Parts: sequence; structure tokens; C-alpha cells
Amino acid sequence: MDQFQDQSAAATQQPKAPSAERRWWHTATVYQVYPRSFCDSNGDGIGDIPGVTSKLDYLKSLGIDVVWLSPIYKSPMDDNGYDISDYRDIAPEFGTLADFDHLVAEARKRDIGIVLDLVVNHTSDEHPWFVESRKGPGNPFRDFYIWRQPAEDGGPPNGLMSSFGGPAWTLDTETGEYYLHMFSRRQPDLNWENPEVRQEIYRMMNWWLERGVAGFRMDVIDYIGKQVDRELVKDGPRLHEYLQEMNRETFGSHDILTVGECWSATPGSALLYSGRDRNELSMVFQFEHVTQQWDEVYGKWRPKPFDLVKLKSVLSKWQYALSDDGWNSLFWGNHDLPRAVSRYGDVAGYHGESAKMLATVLHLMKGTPFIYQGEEIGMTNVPFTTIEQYRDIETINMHRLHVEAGLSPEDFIKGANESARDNARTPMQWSAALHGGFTKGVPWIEVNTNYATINAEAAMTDERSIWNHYRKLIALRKAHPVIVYGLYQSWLDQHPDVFVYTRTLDQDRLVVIANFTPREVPLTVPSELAISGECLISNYEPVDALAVEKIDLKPYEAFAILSQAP
Ligand code: TEU
Ligand code: CA
Repeated sequence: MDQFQDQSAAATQQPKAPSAERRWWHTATVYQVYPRSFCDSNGDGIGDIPGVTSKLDYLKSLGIDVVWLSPIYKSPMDDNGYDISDYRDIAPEFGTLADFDHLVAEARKRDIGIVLDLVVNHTSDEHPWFVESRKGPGNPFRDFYIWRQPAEDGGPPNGLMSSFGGPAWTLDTETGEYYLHMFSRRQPDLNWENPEVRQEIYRMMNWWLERGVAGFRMDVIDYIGKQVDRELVKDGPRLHEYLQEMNRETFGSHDILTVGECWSATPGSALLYSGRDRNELSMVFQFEHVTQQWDEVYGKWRPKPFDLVKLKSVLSKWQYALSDDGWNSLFWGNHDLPRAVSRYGDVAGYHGESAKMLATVLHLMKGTPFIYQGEEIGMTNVPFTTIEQYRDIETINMHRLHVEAGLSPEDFIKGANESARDNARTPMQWSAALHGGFTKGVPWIEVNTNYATINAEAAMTDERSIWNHYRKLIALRKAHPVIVYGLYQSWLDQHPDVFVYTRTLDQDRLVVIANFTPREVPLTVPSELAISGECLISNYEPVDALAVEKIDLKPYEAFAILSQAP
């Protein structure tokens, strides 16, 4: 037996029957579109809704069932649309409501659902509610937001800090009170304790449901139960009560997909959010596999060295925790995170192999996979060299704060190259044409210089591309219930280089093996996994049989074998 053989989880887990209830989004694959950076239809350098519509056939050929659109509402764009000034209109740079309706209709023709980004923890400071609210304590909208008297010294009411740096409180000099903003000062937090606020939100959600949306991704939804005076922001005492109320008053009667963005989620709270009888959400995004890599003091700006054992333990923990109830979302990246292949793979040495390996490991787990735009062609982080090339408010604020605190600008850029949100926000690379075919004008943020080699057009015509590997994985999920419902079990938990897991459903057993290193790795296959079967997918030559002997895994090799119990 191999020295890394794990004795605990593998030995004790017995296959159980899968949950009886099956939902359409169990089998779906979701694709996240960041509209500003996806496709510019009119040459103003900004991606837009007609641009998304023009790429529906592309998404269909990949096999996508659902598109999650990052915010498209009217917004002053302090945080690229996560600061909404009108929930019932579209930002003019993105198009019109008619463009949106057209997108929904064209998507439906292709069996693709459109999921909206619901940003209701906060609005823009230009939202009419806030414009009224800041007029003063007597205004009917005052209580739509969170206002407090200054502390005794005149400073902020308490120590809450904004995610984008600095205090979460800004003094409104007109009325002498502070308002709360967990993000930029242009994103005041709504007061969810006010029932009128909740009803306004529910009416707005119903308005979109009537327009035919297929679901909602809910921005920082774990914040809405906050109790400000206790400095308690995440997981407040009324959070689940509000979500059940929202479910009852809006989407509960619709068969849609809902996913809450919950940085604070634990396996325990995920069962509250997504449990079968909870009447809350379909699933949550949890970020434990992301945050476990962050430094205790400097957070994401100083990531720890990659540790596969730790990553496996977090991913497996979530697979086990939600195996009977609740549902996982599966993702490596989104618009806030660095590019997956840059973080976990090897862009310089094994770009294609490592990108395909990562896709294989993620897509064969239990849960709904989310692909972030460009991930399917292996888009990478950007080598920006100056702060002027960055656009993101978080990075620009942090740059100021860190440089003021003594960090050299060069060191900051080094960290930003690895961690800044703009790594995910450079334009989608469609072709080898100027600006990657994203725009005929000047893009709002520079295109990654590698677009001549990394682009969708090239990927689609190459049978062995990352794109075709994703396409295969998406199709496999539809063809094999074991991928959707099979019991997950991890193996060789202590192995520092290789990820091994199995999925089991009725007679079907799927074995997934992945080398996370640029080296050849000899692996002793546990005797329980010595099977022969059909190789469903591989990023090298197909492997159809595993014998109890050392096999040599090639750099970033990953494959899956499906066998039937006799
Ligand atoms: O993100 C929530 C959030 O906490 C992130 O800002 C996170 O702190 C950061 O990316 C990690 O460095 C959501 C949206 O996904 C993000 O784009 C918005 O900026 C934010 O909410 C405010 O709406
Ligand atoms: Ca445009």
C-alpha cells in the first residue's frame, strides 16, 4: 500500500442512495458572463448585451445551460455595476430593456436560461432611495439605509471596515450622521431590518421573474442579516428568516436556480441555505478553497504557497458535508478571483495540460459547475506593470493604502499581478484579430497580450484544445448520472501531488486521478481502485485500466475511468 494511503474517510464511507429529489440545475453547467468584458457590439470599447446575444451560439456549442450575467442594471459604475442606481433599467452602455428581452428570448430558443446578479445588500449612492435618504432624518427613505450618530470623538460609530479599504462609515456633512457601506462609499448598505425595503426588493425580483429570468445569483447575501451595532455583518440572526421570506414572496413558486455568494459559509450554514426542506436557495458559493490560500495578515495580496493536501481536504470536506442534503456549487474562478490556470496550473510549461486537468477535477465532482468566461480557453492573469493599467476600485484603493503604509509600488504590482480582480476582467479573447476580436474600438481595459495564441477561434478548431475538453466534460455530465449523483469518496488524502477520488452510483463507479504537478509522478494505485473500464476523458492518451502497480503519471495528467460492478 502506498505511503499516502488514507485510512480514515475512504475506509468508513459507505455508498448511500442519492437524494430522491432531482432538479434541473443538478445537471446544468453555468457560464458566468462579465458583460463589460465579454463582447462589444458597437465599438465603444465596452462589452454589452447585444454582444452577449451574438455569442449565444458559441455558448450553445460548448453545451452551456445557464448564463449568469454580472450586473447589467443602470449604474454609475463605481464598482462595474455592483452599485445599482435603478434596479428596473439597463445601463445605457450595456443596452436597453428591449435588448435584454431579446437576449432572454434568443437564449430560451437555445434552451439557455439567463440568471441575473441580484445586488441587494447595497445600492449606488445615486439610487433615488439614497438620494432621498440622505436628505435627513425626517425623510421617508431615511430608514432605507443605515445611519448612525458619530462616536463621542466625532469619528465613525464603530470599527466596521470596508472590503475595499478604510472605515465602512462615511460622514454625511449635511446631516452630521454617518452611513454604512461595506464596500465603496458609493455603495451604501440597505437596511434589511426595514420591512419596506424588503418588500421593494421582492417586488423588483418578481418584476424580473415575469420577464423570464431563470434565476438569481445573490451578491454578498450572507450580509443582509447584519446587526451593525454589534459589528456583526455576516450570518446575522435574521439572515435565514429573510431568505425564507424572499423565497416565499418571490421565486418559491418558480422553478429557478438561486445561488448565494457567501464568503462566510461553512458546511453547517450551507445546509441551512440549500437544505431540501429549508425553502431558501438552490446552492451557495462558498470560498473556503480560496481563502485557505490567503495570508492571515495580508489576505489575498500575499497568497501562501500552493498546498494540494490542504486544497483536497477542503474540497472533500464540502463534498462529504453536502452528500445527502444541500447542494454544492463548483468553481475555480469568477470576476473577483485570479485566473484558475495561473493560480493552480502552469501557464508557461503546461498551459493546456494543466487547464484540462483542473477542469477534469472540478467538473467530475458532485455539484453544479460554474465556468467563468475565458476559463474554457485557458485565459491567464495579466502582466500589467503599472497601476494606471488597472481599473478595479478595490485594487486602486488598496494601492493607495499599501503604498501610503510603506509598501513599494513594485511590490504592490507584483501582488496585484497574482491577485487583483482585473486578472479576470480583461476582455474575452475571441480571435487573433486586434484586441482579441473583443471590440473594434479601444477596450476599456487592455486585452491580455497573449490573445494571438489564446483565443476562442483557435480553440474551437483544435480538437485537442482546452475548449473541446470542457465541451466533453459538460456533455459527460448529461450522459452519466454517476457524475451528477454518485457518492463522492476521496483517496490518498495525504498524497502531496495527486488528487484521487471516486464517484459511485448503483453499478457505476468512476475513478478520477489527477497529477497537480509539472513532474512525472509515480503512483501506487490502491487495490480497491484497480479496475478496467472505459476512459471517459483524459488530457493525454486514454487510460482504460488500472492495475495494482506503480503507474507513471505524466505532468498534469488527469483521466477518469468508468467501470461497472459485476
Ligand atoms: O463580492 C463580495 C466580496 O466580498 C468581494 O468584494 C471580495 O471581498 C473581494 O473580491 C475579494 O478581494 C461581491 C461581488 O462579487 C464583487 O464584484 C463586488 O465588488 C462586491 O460584492 C460588492 O458588490
Ligand atoms: Ca459596447
